[in-house]
Amino acid sequence: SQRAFIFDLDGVIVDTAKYHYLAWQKIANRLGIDFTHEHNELLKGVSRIRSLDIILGLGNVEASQEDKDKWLVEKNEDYLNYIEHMQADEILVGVVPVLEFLRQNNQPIALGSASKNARPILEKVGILHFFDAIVDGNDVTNAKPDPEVFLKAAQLVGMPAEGAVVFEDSVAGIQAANIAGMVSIGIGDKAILNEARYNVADFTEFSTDFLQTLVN
Ligand code: B16
Ligand code: MG
Repeated sequence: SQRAFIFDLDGVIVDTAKYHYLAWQKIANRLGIDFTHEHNELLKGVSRIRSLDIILGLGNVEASQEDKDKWLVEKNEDYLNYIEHMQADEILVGVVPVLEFLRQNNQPIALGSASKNARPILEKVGILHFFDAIVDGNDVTNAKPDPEVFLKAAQLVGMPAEGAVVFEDSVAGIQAANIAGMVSIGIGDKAILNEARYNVADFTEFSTDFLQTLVN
């Protein structure tokens, strides 16, 4: 049978967190805010606007809407320069074989990401063609853990939310999937993603038997 298979982007398909970090760091540095690698963890799965507010909060910096808008544009321009050079070798290990398996088994595949840059990233790394639907930061009003992004993704591929499979690396994303009645699969640290229905460290951990049970 068929069900929707929904992939998060950053931390699941590619590691763009490092580029977000470099771009945010420039803004933070300029404002005299200490923004460390640990702080960057707080931004995973979080929207661009919310990310800026978190960074400003770290430095107790208050800013006008005008300044914030300017920094958001600057951050994104910088980020776009980094992702410009992305290639297929930046796809995380094991992802492409799973996409191929799902394709061969006629399963609908969708993206469910908070990023407004999802489409160009999939294009750069050469896997846009696997996706039947893309729901990203341009299409949703409510951020994860609200299930909107995943509900829209299932709807776009014409599948029920119930039983859809979601691959996620963030706690909020796992919660969103669970609220939607979907099968949540945590990619990464099991201790952090302990609300997920299943956990793997990365996509190489999926056995063919497990994948087969999902598409039967
Ligand atoms: P953009 P995901 C998220 O992607 C990132 O994890 C998060 O750090 C970023 O702020 C957000 O996208 C927005 O990205 O500035 O490109 O719109 O994990 O939901 O795929
Ligand atoms: Mg993510």
